Amino acid sequence: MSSDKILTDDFFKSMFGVHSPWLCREFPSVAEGESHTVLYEIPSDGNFNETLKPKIGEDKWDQDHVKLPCSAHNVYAIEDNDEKVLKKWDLIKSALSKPIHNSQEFLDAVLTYQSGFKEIWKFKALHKFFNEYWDEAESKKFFDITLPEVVKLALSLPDLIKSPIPLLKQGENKSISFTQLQLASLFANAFFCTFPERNNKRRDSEYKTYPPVNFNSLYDGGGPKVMEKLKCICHYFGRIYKDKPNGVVTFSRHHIPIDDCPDWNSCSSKISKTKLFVDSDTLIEDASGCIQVDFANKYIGGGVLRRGAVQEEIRFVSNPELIVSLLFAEVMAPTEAIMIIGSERFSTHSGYSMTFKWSGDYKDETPRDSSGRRRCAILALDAKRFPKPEEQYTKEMVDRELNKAYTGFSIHTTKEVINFPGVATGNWGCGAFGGNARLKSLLQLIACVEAGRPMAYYTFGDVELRDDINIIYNLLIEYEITVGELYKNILEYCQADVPRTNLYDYLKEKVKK
Ligand code: AR6
Repeated sequence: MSSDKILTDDFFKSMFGVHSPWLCREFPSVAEGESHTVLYEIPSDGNFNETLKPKIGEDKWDQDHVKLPCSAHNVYAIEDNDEKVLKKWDLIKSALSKPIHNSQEFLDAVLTYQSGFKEIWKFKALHKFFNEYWDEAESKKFFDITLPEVVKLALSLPDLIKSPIPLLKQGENKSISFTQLQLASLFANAFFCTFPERNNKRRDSEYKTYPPVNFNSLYDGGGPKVMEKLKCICHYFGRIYKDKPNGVVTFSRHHIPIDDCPDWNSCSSKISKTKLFVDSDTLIEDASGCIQVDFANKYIGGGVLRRGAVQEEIRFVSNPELIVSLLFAEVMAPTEAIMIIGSERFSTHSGYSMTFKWSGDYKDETPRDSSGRRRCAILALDAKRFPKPEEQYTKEMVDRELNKAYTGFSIHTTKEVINFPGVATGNWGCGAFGGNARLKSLLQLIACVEAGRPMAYYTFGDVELRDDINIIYNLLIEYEITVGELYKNILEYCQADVPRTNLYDYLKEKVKK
């Protein structure tokens, strides 16, 4: 199946009986409420071409909100005089307002307001990137033209964000909507490492259950993956200062109490309820119109600000607005997922992991919904890591992965039998996390059936896996197998003393019996 085929309306019509999922129904539009914080004034005329005004609120400096670097509460005492406290933001403004011509001056500026790290931060990777790795002319252009604009963007934070950003904590069902410009300013602040207490994950830090968001670990990293990620980031800045994005992005945290997850044993829906499309060529990010799964870490973003460069990290540097989620998303619990609607893709890439490379600009033509968001939904789902593969074959682990997938796939579902958009996924948990793709594909299929969503599965070039999944799926349909029956058979397989290479052969035998 060629990749352009999946994008056409005719394709969706033939596969799922409807036109492109996004033409079917939108996700709920952005509306301020108890569980949805909107950081801008929603335009009453639906015109998203004008710059959206920030919502005015009261600065909060507490355990429920992001502590912004520009907050009046962000203060420091001058040496030898604890009585006299000064505003950190003034220090940041003065450090960043001086000309910065190279990476050493960048580090010096940062250390002015992050003085506790003077002996620790060296920004080796940043020096290497600008002095050796990147084209000399590009580096010069960056410091001469782009960086002063990034400084402006960072320092405009108090003008762009005027109401508090809630933390999306464990156990909450909450959303936050930002303008893309607000996200760009937050991103620029992370780039300049201005967020208080957000440098490293320290055991005694109040943010120990949040990912660090300042970029210092990236700058002190090393290797070609970090260099290529820096290209993506510089490219993003180069784009947005020239052409300010004016859309909206929503971040939603979804939690289901474990007792509200399905009793998988007794689920009577037939597998045939979910239409399945399997393809080996397409990448998840190209499955427009679907909910695109991010093979996440429980700390969203995983190694994006360190050395990681697999599916999640590549997605986050291609769509840098996703990185801002590290600022407010607490570590995910087993029945939680995070959905991001509306982020824009700015870069393309080639390769993967060690061979990952930024390969150029990406013009995102994804249409917007009625709330001004790109019609792109990315679902962060963290699989369980199995350093010893045998550990995934237990009831506890099968249930954990089923419940996690169901939590994500059931976001914004209605009571309708089939919900659109469908889920675009693939070998979730089967790369860095060591899971088995034949097992994970079936667990995700089961979760899709219960959530009532169609599923597109992308095997990342593995033609044999594509064909095997199609064969087993067709057999499950032919024999009218239910979710409960498939679940029981999978658990039997887990308990059986058989080699772990033949789940599908085992199931074929069982189903036929
Ligand atoms: N489209 C479709 N399939 C893909 C794509 C893509 N764009 N990229 C990779 N695959 P992995 P995990 C396939 O290892 O095992 C990160 O650090 C490919 O077969 O990224 O869930 C996170 O932050 C690949 O082997 O996901 C977590 O810490 C497989 O998907 C951790 O890795 C799994 O991709 C998650 O590891």
